[in-house]
Amino acid sequence: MNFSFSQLKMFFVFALLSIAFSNSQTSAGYDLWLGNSEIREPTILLEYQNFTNSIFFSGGNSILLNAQKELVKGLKAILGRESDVQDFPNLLNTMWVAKKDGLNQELQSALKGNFEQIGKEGFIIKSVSVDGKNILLISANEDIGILYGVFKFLQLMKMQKSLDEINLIEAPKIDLRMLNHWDNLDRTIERGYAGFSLWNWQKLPEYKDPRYEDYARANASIGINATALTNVNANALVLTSAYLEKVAALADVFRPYGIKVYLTARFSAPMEIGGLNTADPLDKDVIEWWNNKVTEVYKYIPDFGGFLVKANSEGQPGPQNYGRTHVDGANMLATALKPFDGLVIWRAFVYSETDATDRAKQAFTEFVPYDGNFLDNVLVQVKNGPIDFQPREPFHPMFGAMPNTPLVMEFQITQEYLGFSSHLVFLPKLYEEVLYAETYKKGKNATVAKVIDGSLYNNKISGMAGVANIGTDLNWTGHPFAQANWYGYGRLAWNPYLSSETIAEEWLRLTYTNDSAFVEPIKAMMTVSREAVVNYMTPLGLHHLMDTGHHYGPGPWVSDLSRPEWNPTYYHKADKDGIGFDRTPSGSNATSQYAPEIAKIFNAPETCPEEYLLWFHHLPWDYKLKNGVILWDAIALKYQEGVEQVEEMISIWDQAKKYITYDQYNEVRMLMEIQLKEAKWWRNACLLYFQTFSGREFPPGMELPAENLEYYKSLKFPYAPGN
Ligand code: GCV
Repeated sequence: MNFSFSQLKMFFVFALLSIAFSNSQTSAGYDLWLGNSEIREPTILLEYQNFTNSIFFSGGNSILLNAQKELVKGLKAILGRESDVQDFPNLLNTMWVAKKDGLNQELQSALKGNFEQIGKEGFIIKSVSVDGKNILLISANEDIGILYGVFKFLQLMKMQKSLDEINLIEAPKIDLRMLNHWDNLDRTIERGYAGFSLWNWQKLPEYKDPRYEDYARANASIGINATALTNVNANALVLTSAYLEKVAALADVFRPYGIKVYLTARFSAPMEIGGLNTADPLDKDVIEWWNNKVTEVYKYIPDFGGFLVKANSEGQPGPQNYGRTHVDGANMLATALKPFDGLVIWRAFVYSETDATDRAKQAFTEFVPYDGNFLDNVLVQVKNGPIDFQPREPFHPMFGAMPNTPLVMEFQITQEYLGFSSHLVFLPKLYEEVLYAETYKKGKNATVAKVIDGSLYNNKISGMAGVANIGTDLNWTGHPFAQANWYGYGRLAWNPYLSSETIAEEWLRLTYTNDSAFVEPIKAMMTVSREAVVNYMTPLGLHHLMDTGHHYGPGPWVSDLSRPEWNPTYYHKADKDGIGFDRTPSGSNATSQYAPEIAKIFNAPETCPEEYLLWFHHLPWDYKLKNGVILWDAIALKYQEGVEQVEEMISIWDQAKKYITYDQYNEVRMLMEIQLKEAKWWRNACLLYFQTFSGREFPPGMELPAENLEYYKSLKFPYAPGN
């Protein structure tokens, strides 16, 4: 074929552009934690090369094909050469990847104990001896275990773990490891800060964006096995056949990665799309409508996971509209789903505008009496704390209080109240704090993690949900470090006993580099980032000081919203005598919802952990903290500390510049400038406002606000995202 000069020139320009684009994609973080593939350590490189010359890979269904594809691609990227993959075992093979039933009898019985431990989704990675020869084995009971095992193996390689150290018998501790997308059908995302929804409803089902598969692959690589596609503030249209066809197309893409699709069910759907004049869960037409609807859903999606429901919460319809209970509503849907093994995940995020009791108490009061009344395919989903995803909350008192009901932990990965996608906040630190919390519900060592994984009360099913921070941004999450929150959520859903430090280290090594000179300081920076945001937004137990609606920036002065508990003044209760919410027996008595051992600690300001002080106590401005500093000064100095922690994070990041590309460095650096500016804004606005009550000077050591209170109050953000 002949090309003219101008054609050649165009071709050249095009080639350059594509290289530039693909480079910018890589540096922009599209690859997530699946990118970095360096092994710099020559002995480890050699070790892996020896063990992966010839691989026996058994099986060919869609999950296993994905596993094989990952392994071949991953090995090539890491080791720089192709491995020979065969579909029959022999002693020339250095590695075997096969399910239990693909192994010879001898190996099956030698590993019997291991296979019994790993259940349906776990895997074994270890060196075994076959006819006197050492073979590296990845095995599992089911296909999905092989896929998880392959991802794990590649991760271990990328982190340069020596093969001698690898002897893994792993299984997830939680059954349902789920993302909740608050995605609307028009592709906006409630509380989304990383672009629009990935789900292109307009072009589905025919057009399947390649990104859907990349999404599924990323989730599978950390063991996420469920996704609720739609906003809990639900739109009934998603249950119409036109949309179910589209949902089915997504489910088809996700299935080979072991991911089941869930939808949010709007309780009033029988009226909105079914033509009925009621949605009463005890009405026979309503029951029949849901039965038919569920049957239809399973025709489209045979392995459909079930419904996630927000009912009688923040204006959403629910069974109480008809004088019925949460149990009536949940069990009606559960009965319809039961023949298909579907689940109902019923949210406990409820509080009423007409109930004057402390909002923090309402979910417990409403749900705990129902313990044991839900059908066995109902799980109740509870937010980590009793208010709403604040930078810090004590654990929700429902954890441990419903022994006969499986409780799903709901964490928020998207940073609604933690600086959106401009602030670097490593959330596994927050998740870990909640999971490690002691409930004292069955004596000591009854942590929230044990409630969630079902081990405390021997629940038959367990679950964790994370409100996704994913959107159409090139790097998926807006802030490059917000990827660590998606990753970390997945890791904790797999094993809620992992430490946040371990997770940070894994993520850094997989995403950036194995160089400890980079990893160690940045890990420390990530670890401190959560405390920093607490300090510069809501220190010492303060909460919900965010501005109205969009929750962007400080608005502690807001007091004119129609519902009392939507106003920040409801939460801080600052007056000339002091500040804080009295939740002890002399106040709302919310502490009584915890086990007596915990309540006792929270009830006395002297024993209450200082990080929860103003969550549980209203204290005078001159109340003396343990270090002798008076409350007003302590609050001011905490805000100051938060700002200084961000400054320190910036200086650590600057020193790490030489280990990464300029683009990687600069993107985070620019975002940190926003974070610092906003941390100062938070400090100045909150302190100037609280000063109007305390009437005291700022303590030495605090940088004085640049503007006056009126200025901060005048700031308006009608287009803040995610609202
Ligand atoms: C999806 C908070 C958020 C709402 C969210 C709600 C919920 O109130 O601000 O956007 O609604 O929680 O979890 O249902």
